[in-house]
Formats: sequence, structure tokens, C-alpha cells
Amino acid sequence: MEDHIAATRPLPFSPAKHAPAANWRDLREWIALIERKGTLRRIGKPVNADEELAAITYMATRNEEAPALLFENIVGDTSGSRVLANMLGASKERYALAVGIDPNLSIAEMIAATRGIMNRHVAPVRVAKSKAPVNEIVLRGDDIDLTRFPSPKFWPGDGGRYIGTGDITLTASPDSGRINVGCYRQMLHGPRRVGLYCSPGKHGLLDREAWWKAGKPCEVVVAYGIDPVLFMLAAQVFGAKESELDVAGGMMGRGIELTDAETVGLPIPARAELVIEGTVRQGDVLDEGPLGEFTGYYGRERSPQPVIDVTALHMRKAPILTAALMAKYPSCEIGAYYAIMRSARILDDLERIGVPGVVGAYAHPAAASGWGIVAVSLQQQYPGHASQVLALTAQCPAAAYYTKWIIAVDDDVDPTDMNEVMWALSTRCHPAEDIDIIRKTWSTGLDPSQVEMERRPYGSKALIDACKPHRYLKEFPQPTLLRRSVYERVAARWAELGFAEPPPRLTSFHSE
Ligand SMILES: Cc1cc2nc3c(=O)[nH]c(=O)nc-3n(C[C@H](O)[C@H](O)[C@H](O)COP(=O)(O)O)c2cc1C
Ligand SMILES: [Mn+2]
Repeated sequence: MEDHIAATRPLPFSPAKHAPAANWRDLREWIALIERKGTLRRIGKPVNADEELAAITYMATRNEEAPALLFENIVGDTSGSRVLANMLGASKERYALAVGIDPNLSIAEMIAATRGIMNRHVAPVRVAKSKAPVNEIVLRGDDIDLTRFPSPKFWPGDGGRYIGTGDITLTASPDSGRINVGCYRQMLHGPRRVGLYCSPGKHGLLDREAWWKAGKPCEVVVAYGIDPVLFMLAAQVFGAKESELDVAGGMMGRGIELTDAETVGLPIPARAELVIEGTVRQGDVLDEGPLGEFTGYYGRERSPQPVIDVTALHMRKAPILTAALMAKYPSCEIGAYYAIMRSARILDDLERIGVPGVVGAYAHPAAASGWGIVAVSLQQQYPGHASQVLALTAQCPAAAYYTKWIIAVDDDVDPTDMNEVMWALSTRCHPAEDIDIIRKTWSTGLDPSQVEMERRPYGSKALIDACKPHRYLKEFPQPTLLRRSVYERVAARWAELGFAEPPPRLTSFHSE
């Protein structure tokens, strides 16, 4: 039997009251930060927004280390705009720079740090209109022409140009006044007309329907050039009563700056690049979609969807619009951060339920952007423990949607390291005995594996026990591990032996 040392124990976590704050205030300051760190590339040559911008982004991001791409010269643009793509992408370093944690942390450490800052809420602060950078230019009514801005068509089969992908959309609940922040795709229909697709159950859709039920149009505010923290939180699911603005403030370590709008009752993000205000009226629909999705396939078919009537526009001069390419990993904008945040929330859920022994969890980004697979590690403490952790992980709120494969591994296996997970699957799992299936689970119309659309919302899940069989823990074959004394001796001589990098950190050793 190997003996495990402290590094495989649960990482300490508590709401981070005194955690470091992000040391930037808006997209421009954050871009300057990532440029200093060498993880931004400016593209000054002319680039066409029609498929070419997305092609460059996709080709550059086939490599996990790809920088963020700032397109400074879009063919035919008369608005002076620039477009930022791969803002976060597969980069855990840019994620860390966005939320103010150490970019050199391991993924497991980033997940632990994220649990701390995501559980810290800070309310927004209000700034005067005259102090809001987004008010450098303010237009109303027919002075607005959104077709002047570069709106990418990403994939050949996309149904149109999408001004909104890397966006945030604010709506209010007419009952509680809670302001929701969601990221919903927005296809450009005309100078003051923008499609707004929200899928069933999304807060933007629930807010909209509540206004319509009261016989009123739904007011919306949308930012098309936005900082990475608001963007990330807009794409995360929180409780219906929680405002993503408070969570964003917690992650930033200071309240999000908001200012008053011109034509609607909602606030607008004061430091955004480009913001529109408008209303969505019941029955006002236009054909919308499809759009290439995070699954690496086109999503739902073209269908009539509600339209925003734009009433006011705010922008900085030479605004930087944020475009989120949806694609197979590592080219998906939501690669690294989604995996880290989802894993953090799965661990929060398991801790709340109170199941003991859970050490780590990871929703690997290559599995349909963190949706397809969750690996969870545990220190087995009693018969049936691994089965219990598998079932609870599969159906806890943060993991239940979509996830098809839930894999339990022992605490000597790092769930954030797919090489180790595959080793456990291949040496500790006996498929005939160790796989259970749950049927009719919560899934999505975006899962292509069910060809018939009407079947798609019902998924299924495989619970895979890749832990050593509890019944034979004592007899289970000993893995090949180094003797600790030899490891320490060699590690001490590592540089002398000619290795420039530090020695690898090992946590399990041969036991006598
Ligand atoms: C780039 C991008 C595009 C998205 N497009 C949509 C969309 O068109 N419709 C939708 O319902 N959700 C979309 N999502 C997912 C939502 O942002 C996510 O479900 C979020 O939780 C919605 O906020 P809510 O929970 O407050 O409703 C998108 C996410 C990203 C990152
Ligand atoms: Mn929400």
C-alpha cells in the first residue's frame, strides 16, 4: 500500500473576506495587464469580420497557450472599433489575472481559491453619469446604427452576424427588483434591432415573461464590450434571487460601478465599452440562428425569437468589442474558466450536502467546454462511499445539467490531470461491475448525440467507479512508486544532475 501525504488532502477553503482584489478596473486596464504579461497579440493587418476573424481565432487557439487576440483593423468598419477574441479561452493564466489570484497556482489550487472569492458578495456602487467612461458618446433613437459596428459571422452555417456573444444582458425581476446578468447570443437584424435568444428556464427569459404577463415590455441593457469578470459571471448559473452583480463585486474585491441609463429603469455598467438600452415586446419576433456552439456543433434550428428595440447607445471612443468564439476545446472562449468555476461549485454543493472524504473535482474543459465529464476524487472511508459520491456528484445542482460521465477516483489520483484519471480508469475500473447508468436526466437541446430534437432534453449519465474496489482495499496490487528516501535524495541533486526545471512534486510513495 502506498502512503499519501498532505498534498492530496482537501485544499483549505473559506469565504475570502481578505482575499486579494483584482488589480484592474475595466477591460482596457485588464488588456494592458495581459499585454505586460505577454499573453495578448495585436493584429493590425486588415481582417474581415465575415468568417475570417473567427477562422484566425480558431486556428490560433488550436494551441492551449494561445494569447488573447485584439483585432485592430476590421475591413469596412466605420466605427473605429476593435474586437477582442480569446479573451480567456483555454488560458488559466488569464483567468487568474482576471480574478486577482496567482497565475502560477495549479488548477486544483485555482479551484480552491475560486471557491473563496465566489462566495464573497459585494454590492455594486453607483457613479454619476458624467463620471462614467461609457458615456463618452451617447446616442438616442435614429442616431443609432448598430450595423456600423463589426459583428462577426463566426461559422459558415451561422444564421447571421452576431453582435452579441461576449456580452452581458441585464434584466430586472418585476416582482423583486433583482437585476439579472446573463450572457445570451444576439444576432444583428438592423440598425436598431437585435435578436435575443434565451433558452427555457434562463433568468433573462423568466424576467421577460414576467413583464409581459404584467402587460408591459421588458427593458434590457446589453454591453457588447465588457470586462472578463462580468462576462464570466453572466455565463454562470446562480440562484433566481441572487444577482450576478454582487458575485462579480466579490470576485473583483470591490463593487461593480453602475450608472443611470437614458431611457430605461435599469442601471448600465459604467466602465463598459459599448452598451445599448432597449425594450423587448411580446410577439415582436424575427427569425434567428443557428450559431456554432460550445459543443462544436450548430445549436438549435433557425426559429422566430424576440427582438430588442434599441432606444439608446453609450460608448467609449474606439470601443473594444468582445467576441466569444464557441468551438471545440481549446478554441472555446469558455474553456479554462468554465471548468474551474463549475468544479468550484460542484465542490461547494458536495460540501453543503455533507458527504465526507471528497478531495477534489474537475469538469475537464475538453469535454464540451466543461459540461460532459466530471471526475471526483475521494478518500474511501466505508463500503458504498464511492457509489454515494458518484450519485451525489451526478445530480448536485452544479453538475446535473448535461454531464454524461461521472468518474470517481481515489485520493492518490489528481482529478485535474486527465493522464491520471485515464490511468485509474484503465487499472482500477472493471466495466462489467463498476458502471451504473441513470436515465431521463437533465440535458439540453444542444447535445447532438440524440439526433431527434424532441428527445434531446432527456439525457443519461454513466457513473464510473474508477476507485480501488473497497472490498479489496488491503489486497489491491501495489502501484509502482518511488521510495520516499530515494526521491528526496534525487530531488536534492536535481540541479547538479543538469535539470534546469525544479524536480516534479510527487505525493505518493512506496510503503515498506
Ligand atoms: C458565448 C455564450 C453564448 C451564450 N448564448 C446563450 C444563448 O443564446 N441563450 C441562452 O439561454 N444561454 C446562452 N448562454 C449560456 C448562459 O449565459 C448561461 O446559461 C447563464 O447562466 C445565463 O444566465 P442566467 O442563469 O442568469 O439566466 C451563452 C453563454 C456563452 C458563454
Ligand atoms: Mn441569473
